[in-house]
Amino acid sequence: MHGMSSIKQALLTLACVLFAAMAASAGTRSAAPAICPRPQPGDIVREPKDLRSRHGVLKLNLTVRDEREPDGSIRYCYLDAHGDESPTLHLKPGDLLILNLKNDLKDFGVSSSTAMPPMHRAPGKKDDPCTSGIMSATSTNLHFHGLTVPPVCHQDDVLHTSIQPGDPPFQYRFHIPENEPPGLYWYHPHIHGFVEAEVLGGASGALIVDGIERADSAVAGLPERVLVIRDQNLLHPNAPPAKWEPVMPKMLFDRDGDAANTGTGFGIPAKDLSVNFVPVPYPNYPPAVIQMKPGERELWRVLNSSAITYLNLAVLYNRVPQPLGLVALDGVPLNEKPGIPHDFVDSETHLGVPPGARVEFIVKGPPPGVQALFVTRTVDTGPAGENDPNRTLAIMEVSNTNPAPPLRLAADPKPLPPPALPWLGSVMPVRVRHLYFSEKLLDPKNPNSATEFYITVEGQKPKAFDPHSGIPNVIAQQGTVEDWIIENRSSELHAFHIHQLHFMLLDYLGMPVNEPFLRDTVNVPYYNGRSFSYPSVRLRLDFRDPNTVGDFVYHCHILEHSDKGMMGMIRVLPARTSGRSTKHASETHAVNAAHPLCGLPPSRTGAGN
Ligand SMILES: [Cu+2]
Repeated sequence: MHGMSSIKQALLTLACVLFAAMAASAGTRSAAPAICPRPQPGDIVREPKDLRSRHGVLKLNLTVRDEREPDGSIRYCYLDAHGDESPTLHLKPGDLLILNLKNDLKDFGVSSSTAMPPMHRAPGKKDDPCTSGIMSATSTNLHFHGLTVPPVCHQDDVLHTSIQPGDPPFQYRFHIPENEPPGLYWYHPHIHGFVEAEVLGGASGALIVDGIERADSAVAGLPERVLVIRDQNLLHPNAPPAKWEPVMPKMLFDRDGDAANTGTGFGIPAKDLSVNFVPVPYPNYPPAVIQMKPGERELWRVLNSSAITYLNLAVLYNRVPQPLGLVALDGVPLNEKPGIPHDFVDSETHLGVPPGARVEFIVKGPPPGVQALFVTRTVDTGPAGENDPNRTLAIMEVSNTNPAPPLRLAADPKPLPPPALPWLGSVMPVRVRHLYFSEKLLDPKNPNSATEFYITVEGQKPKAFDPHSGIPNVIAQQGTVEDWIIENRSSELHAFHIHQLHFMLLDYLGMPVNEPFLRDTVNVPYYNGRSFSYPSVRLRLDFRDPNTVGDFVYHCHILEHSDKGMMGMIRVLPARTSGRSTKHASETHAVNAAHPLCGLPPSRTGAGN
């Protein structure tokens, strides 16, 4: 009896121990931290961590990692030394950035979007990351979008630089130019054929050239809030639309296999969006939460780091669009042109933002008791475009006890010196080039065959970009400026972007706009199949800065288009020591000085046609 009881006791104890061990192991499993942890729908929007330069230097270690999610899509993240994701890098003009990038990517079988086979490292071979140009799902590098830094290894080269897993940390090291306009820039990988997958998975972060309050005194003393809007694969791709939506025709797909533009503002979106990684998924779009103080003015610095999604941002109080005090586009203050007031603010009620572009604007917090929403309105991307419907991004919740954003701009800034170079709009271009966006079904008889995407210099043969050709499509000369007319011969929007420099938008759809500010990304409207001419933009490109010397790329910033070939290479040769120099010609384009923003403002008020 006694023996039996002790055996029972022993068995019981053993069972308890086993159970505890199993529970502990299950607990460990479920508590295993995600490699790239992300907030949940409806969460509060937190600022990315700010890393600021000290004594003129910002030094950091960044690791790029990836993981497979339950739905099979791949998540990517940049982690700093403390495990914080996608930190915002703050530097002043002249500061030195030292960024050690470690590649910890694992191969989850992501395939290249290009027709070209991926190029892997030969077994056992160590390639030079500066020259290998390896294109594989586990290769990485960095592009610093918008900065005028040289296109050379360890600075901002994306044509040859390729870092592999197992390589020692690769050092990016460059100075922010003294004349870089203060504003919002960003970093992301740029391995041809894999950019869409990595950016869609979250590989992006903000870089701020500090001092915007020195350029525009209207923002002095304001709290600043960085909002990075990314797109991602749908969390609920098979869900029916929300009950409040009108019934849409059956979903169709565009040439990239994304949900096709319904032209209605409703229907399944091509991608979900997130705000500082807080997802706002289809079909109900539960808003993220932005906490503000009632009535407080803030500078919102918004980056569209979506892979393919156009934004059309607005702030609604009780459904009424609010004025947004725009102060900068694509990292450049709107008063970059001499003569524009030092406290210039352009009031807009909605802001079109193509993928890759940035907008910086003043928002006044709502009074208590008002329903305040940050939304993106629909964008008509064209018959061949993907669906970008109306959606709420965030709800603005106000309370006097809400914390202010962690950073505040200087209240009493020293004004920036005026630009050393003449205004771009008053410099005579040395030539005019014509380029065009187009698309081609690889089998014209089969509408379901793959599509190739091109950007072609007029007179050349349309050809998907070959990163290994080494042959430039365009050769330009440092010290000059050029006008480029870019047509869209396809029936969907494209977003023209060029590395290393900013440009001025002279004409939009054939109408002079002579914008008194600069951009690095611009929407090009789609062809409707009926007009006598193709829609176009005319840009003035600035090759005056010596940092533009070298080989670099221009492309559509819809990344599935650039991955599939919509990219070209430019070679900027060093300036001639003698010969032609740029001339001043303020008469070449009458600048709309009295009403600097009264021309058609394509990206601010409408990303579409
Ligand atoms: Cu495109």
